[in-house]
This record gives sequence, structure tokens and C-alpha cells, in this order.
Amino acid sequence: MTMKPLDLFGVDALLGDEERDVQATVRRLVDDRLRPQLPEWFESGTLPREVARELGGLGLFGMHLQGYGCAGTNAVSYGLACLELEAGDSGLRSFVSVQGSLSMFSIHRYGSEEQKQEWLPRLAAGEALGCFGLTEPDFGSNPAGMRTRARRDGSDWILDGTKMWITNGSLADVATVWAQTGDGVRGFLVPTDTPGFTANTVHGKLSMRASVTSELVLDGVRLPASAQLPGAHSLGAPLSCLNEARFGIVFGALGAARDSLETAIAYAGTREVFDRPLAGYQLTQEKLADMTLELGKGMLLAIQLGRIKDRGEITPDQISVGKLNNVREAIAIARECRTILGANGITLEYSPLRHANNLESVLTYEGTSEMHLLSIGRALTGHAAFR
Ligand code: TGC
Ligand code: FAD
Repeated sequence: MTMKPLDLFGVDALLGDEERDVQATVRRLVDDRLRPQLPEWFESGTLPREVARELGGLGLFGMHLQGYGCAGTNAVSYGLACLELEAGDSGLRSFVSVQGSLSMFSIHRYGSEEQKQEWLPRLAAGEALGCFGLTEPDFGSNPAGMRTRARRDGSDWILDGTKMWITNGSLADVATVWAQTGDGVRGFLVPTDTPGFTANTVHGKLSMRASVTSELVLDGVRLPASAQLPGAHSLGAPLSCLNEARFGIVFGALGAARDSLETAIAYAGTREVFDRPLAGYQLTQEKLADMTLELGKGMLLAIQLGRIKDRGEITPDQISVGKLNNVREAIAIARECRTILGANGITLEYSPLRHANNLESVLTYEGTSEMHLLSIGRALTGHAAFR
């Protein structure tokens, strides 16, 4: 008899019925409707916009938010949905993270009632798409240095600047754009058909290929006063949105790891080397056992953080612990699984190298590993070593 890696940790018993239902539903969607097309989307370097309707139809966009057509699930359910999406491809999870945790969350937390009514129901349904522009070409880890400026012209705002590496930028109907004003960082909702706004798709990516990544150019973009997010008063506002997306990654990255490990176990069971199955060799079993330990420990950490988040008590430093550990372990697992697949492992027929390549982006975005190490270091010592 063989076991699934996570069975050894009894993880299922830690979940409630609703959480298990959400997980099973998303897993079915990914396996039946999306997985068959993922290698092709990865190869052609795109994620079709139509996928949004499918994801929106299941209530996955902004699913952890309340009201305005959002499902209002708990954090653990949201995490499990991210895990199942990323078991398909990190691009799918990114699609949902950016829409729900960055675009919708920024409106839900900091928007006016009018902005919420205008955008949230359509974003939740997948009828409209959002993106989140914080990073700039010269300011990624250090968004405090951003050069995008918003200045007043009468009651209007004029925005000038460039945002870079923006997920869904070329697909979005509305962009949450963060800009310096004379009075600190503020957020703006920019309909993407506003004159002066352009989105240019980034090509030639070796990672996160089943995802659209863009440069946003704002050239004298004129917005009415009502486009400003009234609740956002400093850099703390965009950084608080990152907590939401980072939390999803704590679970999501483990999906890529689990899928890699299940693929490697299945492959090792049928691949014969030196006249017997690869799975029967001690070196292979050592790899599989070690990876199972890290996957299971990461899962226990994710659920623990989810329970803390559902109590409303989670801190950004705790999310840093989860993001750092689970992405670091997930990419190590995906790479190790690739070794078990030998040359077959370098093709799109098997998922581990696709996952490993995607996880290079996940290691970098939403705070690089170095940023999360430094956040943990600051929490432990009281000394900020970023600067
Ligand atoms: P610092 O002085 O530490 O903080 C400035 C203000 O912000 C507050 N703050 C936070 N609030 C909520 N949540 C957090 N995680 C927060 N981190 C900081 C802080 O309390 C302070 O508030 P106040 O009231 O005192 O002003 O700021 P710093 O400039 O020293 O920077 C700290 C650092 C390096 C941790 C921060 O800049 C950082 O997190 N850098 C990484 C940037 C990053 O992660 N960018 C991600 C862009 S979005 C993206 O990648 C999407 S990928 C697509 C997908 O998700 O799928
Ligand atoms: P840099 O900040 O230039 O860092 C380069 C290296 O220097 C890293 O290893 C970093 O850890 C290290 N480093 C930096 N500062 C220090 C320090 N103080 N001490 C030690 N080492 C340091 N951004 C958005 O706003 N919205 C999005 O939707 C979005 N989507 C993305 C999608 C993809 C596929 C990718 C790859 C990125 C996306 N990003 C997005 C951008 C992402 O958040 C940034 O790439 C990330 O924050 C790192 O910034 P950077 O690339 O400028 O690297």
C-alpha cells in the first residue's frame, strides 16, 4: 500500500467540512478543466482572460472578503483554494491573488462606498479584472523610493510615472496605482481606458509564463478626486495589501510542491532503472521522505498561520515566516523532484520543472526571501537592517 505525502501528517483531520469542500471543489476545477491546458498556456506565454469567468463563477475572487458579491470564507479556505490553484500552476494562483488580495482588497479596505459598489461585484464575478501597481523599474524591494507622482490640478489629480512587473496589467479594467504626493503615498483607481495610461506586456519570461506581466506607463493621466482611495494615507496601505497576497502564497507554494512530489512518486514507481523500479532504491526513497517532511511541516505551518489569521491576530512578521519557509522549501522540492524524472523532467509533459521555474518568481515577488529574512531579523533583534 502507498500513501499520499500529506496523509502522514493527518492534515485532513485539521480541516473543517467547509474547508475540505472548498479544497475539493477547486482541485476538481483545476484537474478537470484547467490542468489539461496549462502546459500549452505556459508554452505560449499567456493566460486567457476567459479563465476569469470560470474562477469568478466559483466565487474564488476575493473569496475571503465580506459583501459586494464576495464569498466571505475564512482564511484557511482561501489558503486551500490557493494551494489547489498553484498545484495546477503558480500563474493561476497569481491570477486569483492579484484580483482578490491586491486589487479587490485595496478597494474593500481603502475605497469609498461608491468605489466598492462600482468595482467589487464585477471583480468578484470575473466580469472585470484588476491589477495592483506598486513596483517600479528602480524600486521593487524598496517601494518607499517610488517615483510615480500624483499632483493636484484643481480638484483633479494628474499621475505620471512607470510601474513594472505588474501581473494582469495588460488584461485589467482597473489598476490600483500607488503614487507619491506632497503628503506621502496615496492610492488611485485608474480605469485602464483613461487617456495617458498604457500597459505593455513583458515578453521573454522564463518563469510564470502562464500569467500576463506588464509595464504600466502613466503619462499625464487625469483623474477626478473621486478616483483616490480615501482610506489610504501612507505606504502602510499598500504594504497591508501585501499581507493578504503573501498569506495566499504561504499555502499556494505548497500546492506546487505537492503536485511535484506526487508526480515524482508516480514516476519513480513505474520507471525502471538497472532492471527495477526507481522507487525501490534507497537514494530515491531518501529524497521522497525528506521532501515529504518539508511539505508536511510547511502545511502545518500554513494551517497554524491560517488559524491565527482567522482569529484576527496575525502579524506581518508571522506571514514573513510562512512566505519565506514555504516558498524556499517548495522550490527545493520542485527541483529535487525534477532530478527523479531525469531527462523526462525537462519537458512540459511533467510539472516539476514548470513549478520550479514559476517558483523563481514567487521567491522574488511579494517580498524577496532576503526581505522576509530581514523582517524576521528585525522582529528578533529590534534592529532594521534594510538600509
Ligand atoms: P517601514 O518603515 O517598515 O513601514 C512603512 C509603514 O508601513 C507599515 N508596514 C506595514 N503595514 C502592514 N503590513 C505590512 N506588511 C507592513 N510593513 C510595513 C509600517 O508599520 C509603517 O507604518 P507607519 O504608520 O509607521 O508609517 O517601511 P520600509 O520602507 O522600511 O520598508 C520595509 C519593507 C522592506 C519590509 C517593505 O518595503 C517591503 O515589504 N518591501 C517588499 C516590497 C514587496 O513585497 N513588493 C511586492 C509588490 S506586489 C507583488 O509583488 C505582487 S506579485 C503577484 C502575486 O501576488 O501573485
Ligand atoms: P530588487 O529590489 O532590485 O532586488 C534585487 C536583489 O537584491 C534581491 O535578491 C533582493 O532580495 C536584494 N536586496 C534588495 N534590497 C536588499 C537589502 N536591503 N539587503 C539585502 N539584499 C537586498 N509588483 C507589483 O507591484 N505588482 C504586481 O502585480 C507584481 N507582479 C509580479 C509578477 C512577477 C512574475 C514578478 C517576477 C514580479 C512581480 N512584481 C509585482 C514585482 C515584485 O514585487 C518585485 O520584483 C520584488 O518586490 C523585487 O523587486 P526587484 O525585482 O526590483 O528586485
